[in-house]
Amino acid sequence: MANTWGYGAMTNHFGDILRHSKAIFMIGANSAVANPIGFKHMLQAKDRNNAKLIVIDPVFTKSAAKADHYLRIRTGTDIAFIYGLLHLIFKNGWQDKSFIKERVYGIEDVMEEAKKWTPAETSDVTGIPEEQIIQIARLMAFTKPATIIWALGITQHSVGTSNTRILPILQLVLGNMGKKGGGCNIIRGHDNVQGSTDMCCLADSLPGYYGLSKSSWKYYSDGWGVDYKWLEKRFAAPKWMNEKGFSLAKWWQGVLQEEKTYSSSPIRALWVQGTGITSMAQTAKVKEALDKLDLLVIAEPFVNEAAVITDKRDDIYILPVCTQFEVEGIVTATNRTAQWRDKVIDPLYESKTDHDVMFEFAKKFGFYEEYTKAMRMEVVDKKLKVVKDTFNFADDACNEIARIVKTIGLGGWTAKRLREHQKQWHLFDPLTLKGRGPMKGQYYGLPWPSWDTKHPGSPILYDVDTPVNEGGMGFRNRFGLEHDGHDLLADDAVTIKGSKIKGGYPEITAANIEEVLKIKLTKEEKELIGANWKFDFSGIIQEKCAEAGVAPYGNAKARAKVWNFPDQVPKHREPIHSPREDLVKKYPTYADQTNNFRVDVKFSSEQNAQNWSKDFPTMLVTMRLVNLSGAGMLERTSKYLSHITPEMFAHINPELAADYDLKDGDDMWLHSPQGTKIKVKAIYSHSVTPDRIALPYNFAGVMQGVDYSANYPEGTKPYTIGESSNTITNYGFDIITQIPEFNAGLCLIKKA
Ligand SMILES: Nc1nc2c(c(=O)[nH]1)N[C@H]1C(S)=C(S)[C@@H](COP(=O)(O)OP(=O)(O)OC[C@H]3O[C@@H](n4cnc5c(=O)[nH]c(N)nc54)[C@H](O)[C@@H]3O)O[C@H]1N2
Ligand SMILES: Nc1nc2c(c(=O)[nH]1)N[C@H]1C(S)=C(S)[C@@H](COP(=O)(O)OP(=O)(O)OC[C@H]3O[C@@H](n4cnc5c(=O)[nH]c(N)nc54)[C@H](O)[C@@H]3O)O[C@H]1N2
Ligand SMILES: [Mo]
Repeated sequence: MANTWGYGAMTNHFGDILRHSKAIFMIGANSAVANPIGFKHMLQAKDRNNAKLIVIDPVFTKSAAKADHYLRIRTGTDIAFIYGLLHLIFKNGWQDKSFIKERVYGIEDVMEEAKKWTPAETSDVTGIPEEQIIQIARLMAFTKPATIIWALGITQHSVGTSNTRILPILQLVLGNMGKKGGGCNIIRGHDNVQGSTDMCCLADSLPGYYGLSKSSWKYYSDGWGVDYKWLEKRFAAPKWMNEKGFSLAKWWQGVLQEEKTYSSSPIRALWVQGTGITSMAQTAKVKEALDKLDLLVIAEPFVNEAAVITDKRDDIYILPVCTQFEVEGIVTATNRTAQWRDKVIDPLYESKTDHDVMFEFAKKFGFYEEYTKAMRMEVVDKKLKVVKDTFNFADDACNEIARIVKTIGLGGWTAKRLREHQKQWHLFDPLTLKGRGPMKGQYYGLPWPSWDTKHPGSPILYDVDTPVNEGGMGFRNRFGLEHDGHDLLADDAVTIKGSKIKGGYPEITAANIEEVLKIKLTKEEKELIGANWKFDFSGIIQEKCAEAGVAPYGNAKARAKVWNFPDQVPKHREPIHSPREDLVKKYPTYADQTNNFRVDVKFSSEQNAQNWSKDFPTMLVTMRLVNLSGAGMLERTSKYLSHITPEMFAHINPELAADYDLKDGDDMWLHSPQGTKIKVKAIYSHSVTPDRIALPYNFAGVMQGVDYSANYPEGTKPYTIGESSNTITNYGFDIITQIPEFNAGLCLIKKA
């Protein structure tokens, strides 16, 4: 369980990279440390395909050590760098012109923006030498297929959303999407973090990315078999149903109320289940908020350090939750595949599974019946019905998901099929995911979309050279049929292999199904059918689409231009606390934002408040350690893992250390623009240049020099505790998702 910081998913999979990629462009990820098994596939691609590994990172990481090309970028300047590549690609006509014409909308605006990113300008902004920019532009243009790998060095920025858009744009321009060995492979974090993303453990959507619109709530009330009015009554007022909640990044504002919030009342109780809290930015604010709560409940297998860093004495409850080894069910891997897991043992001692904890509370609050009803339902004769009195959580929750979540195509994910995949593991090829013998025709784990129970799963997204019923598809038609007079459907030339329908087509609805699929529905079918493919419990739309070899979500153009975002095409904007004061005027951040996730967020007012780089001259990057994970409580309770990094530290270049008279291993204070500080060991390292330091983020238990050892319940203190880097990660949040700015910040070093 975890929060869901990374976003996206892999379009392809690790075996595909190993077999087909000729270039691997890793930007803002350090897979050698964060995903060592995944990284092994990339190393094998180097051996087997002579694939070139390009690593773009502000720090010379362990992944960089294995790279053919390492580009040391200044944090927060990836958009500028990609435009630098695009500039050369367009200038030389290296783009895939037919792919763009047939399958992409809005590239002209990207071309316009790319004009100003000459090698000289790009180099000045990013710190990457001009020769390297030219070399990599050429390499990417002539080495196909190439894949792009990214992770949290891309997303955790005030421009995180634009970052995640510019990379697929590069792949579209190069024609690398929907291809073996190509795509965008966003490597996800925790075990099942893809699953928790798909289930939308988020403040702005129902499961399956359905959003919070009234029609989505109606669909869910039907799917759950509960009255819509009853659901509405769960809220203080009906309007809150359609409003985003507070985000994990800034919930504390809802408690502290230091600034305006957009909520019916302040937050007084906090329920923590599956996040370490000290992994969040602004931990000093988090602590203040914890102190001020009326009630803090933590449901956890370990002692969560949320309970430790607070001075609150009463009304804190730690409920013992069992681990993943004591529960069965499905998890989703980074490549969109589901995996059935058996229970190894029953929950130990008095601990309960996560769902049983929730069920006990639902009983106390009187909504257990409504909460669990969908697990007793099925679609019979194309209609939803309650079919039984009891349920078996693992199977029936899985079937409920398959029945309801159509948006990403989980229709095929029944417990029966996924249990079978686990039993027949030996019948699947680990590199192609293809099944043999009785599993022939299916891909392991049914990578989504798996539209229905006959569908084999889709190992590579947006592949039009494969029939839909064998895992192919076009881009999704999600944003209407036209924009500014331009057709948003795929060009006539893009017929998905084996499809009855030539060229592009819209998403399939009750209103257009007869016309698009050139069929006639019976009167009975018309009565049973849902409004569109996403809202159709009857399954009729999917059935007809399968017969026609059509993807229910349409066959459209990818949009490079997002007309409803603050930046229609991505734009470089300097980090809020920029080390380059001279560039702030030229590439300013956004205007301040009101009411996103119920809070205001500062952008330009913070950027312009002072010349930050004068007082905080050193750049700050956070990183992961191979022996610790997340907030780190889990591994810091292991003697052997703790031993590898017995104390919190920062990597510092000896040149920089000399400026502050710091010997290797000396203590230093790091001060942040928001007035907080942490005390850590200075560890000499040449992985960082003298303008920046790198900190792991996996420690907690000490805050601003105060040791909280006494707050751990007896016998539970981990072997190592230390300052959390997040006490000093700088203020800043992405304008769309509100992910914190963990990576592009500044600090001031003082010898302790
Ligand atoms: N051992 C271990 N493994 C883990 C985890 C762990 O805590 N420990 N956590 C898991 C989780 S939850 C996740 S989400 C994944 C994360 O996986 P990764 O994102 O691969 O892990 P990070 O170490 O955060 O790597 C991010 C890299 O981005 C770089 N970076 C920072 N800012 C920028 C920038 O502006 N531009 C570019 N180009 N690069 C930048 C950093 O220097 C760093 O090397 O790892 C997972 N795996
Ligand atoms: N500075 C900085 N901060 C970061 C990042 C960064 O790169 N830099 N990365 C961010 C990212 S990508 C992430 S994902 C977060 C990760 O941060 P967290 O989400 O805090 O990650 P974990 O420490 O794994 O927290 C999971 C908690 O859940 C508990 N747990 C484990 N299994 C179970 C279970 O089955 N049930 C329940 N109920 N609890 C369980 C663990 O004991 C632990 O306390 O940190 C974010 N913070
Ligand atoms: Mo993560």
